Amino acid sequence: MAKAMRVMGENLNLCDGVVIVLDARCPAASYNRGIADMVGAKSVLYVLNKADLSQTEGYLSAMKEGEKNAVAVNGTDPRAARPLLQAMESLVKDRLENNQKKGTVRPMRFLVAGVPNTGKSTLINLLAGGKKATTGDKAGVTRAKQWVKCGSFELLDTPGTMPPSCENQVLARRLAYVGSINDDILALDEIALMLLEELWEISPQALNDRYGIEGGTGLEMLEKVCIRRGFLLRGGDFDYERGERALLDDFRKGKFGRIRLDTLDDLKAVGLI
Ligand SMILES: Nc1nc2c(ncn2[C@@H]2O[C@H](COP(=O)(O)OP(=O)(O)OP(=O)(O)O)[C@@H](O)[C@H]2O)c(=O)[nH]1
Ligand SMILES: [Mg+2]
Repeated sequence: MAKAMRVMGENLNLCDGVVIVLDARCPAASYNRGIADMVGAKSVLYVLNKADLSQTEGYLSAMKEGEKNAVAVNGTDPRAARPLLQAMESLVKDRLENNQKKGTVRPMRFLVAGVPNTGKSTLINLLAGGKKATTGDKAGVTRAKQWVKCGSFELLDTPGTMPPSCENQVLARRLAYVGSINDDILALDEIALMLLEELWEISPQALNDRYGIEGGTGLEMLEKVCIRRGFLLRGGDFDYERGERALLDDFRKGKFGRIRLDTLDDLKAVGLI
């Protein structure tokens, strides 16, 4: 992680703009202030990716009000390429014009950064029009930096970097829900129970529809998941672990509809708005 930050620092000077990719379900939780600090005065475009799994209007309008360049996209949809390219072009418009005046012709370079699994490589492939960067549904797929040519742009794909400290436990847990923290190092049971409790607050109907959940403690809700899915052990005990994995899997695939985990206060607390 420290190495990933160092590589970014070293390459920042080569870049005309920075694209910070956030998870549209939890932009605050997936915002690494360490990157923002490092970026300094460079122009930044915030991309709320995975917008198909969230409701981004409130986030976007608050960010734009705060004079942040922000765009929401579904990186897996080819139609996202155009708005994304337009936002990137307008980010480096002045530089492009200056270069043109001076008669220098060179591609605009962008550093693409963000916490693991937010879709950085997916967005780069979208713009490059082909599979140039490796992608995957878990944290830590991109291992080393890689320059990718995308039309008149050059994009630097970087490995995901975690916020330097996860002092905010609520936000840290949300990163786990969305798969930005490697599942191998997670306390799966705690994460699943907390996710059930949060989802019950945000969208009880979705939990009711999918698992017949009608409230209760996190554990009671998890037992409903196990019953609905038939995850029972010999002797009638619940197979909690399978229930936990199924729940996380369902959530990550958007089976509960569009979920906004972060509140605008969360965005304010991390300085995004
Ligand atoms: N539903 C949905 N899934 C997406 C979107 N963008 C990317 N994904 C999926 O999210 C997963 C992670 O995408 P990657 O592009 O590998 O993410 P990354 O930020 O490069 O991840 P690291 O290299 O691990 O830091 C993949 O399974 C993608 O298919 C999106 O807009 N919507
Ligand atoms: Mg990647």
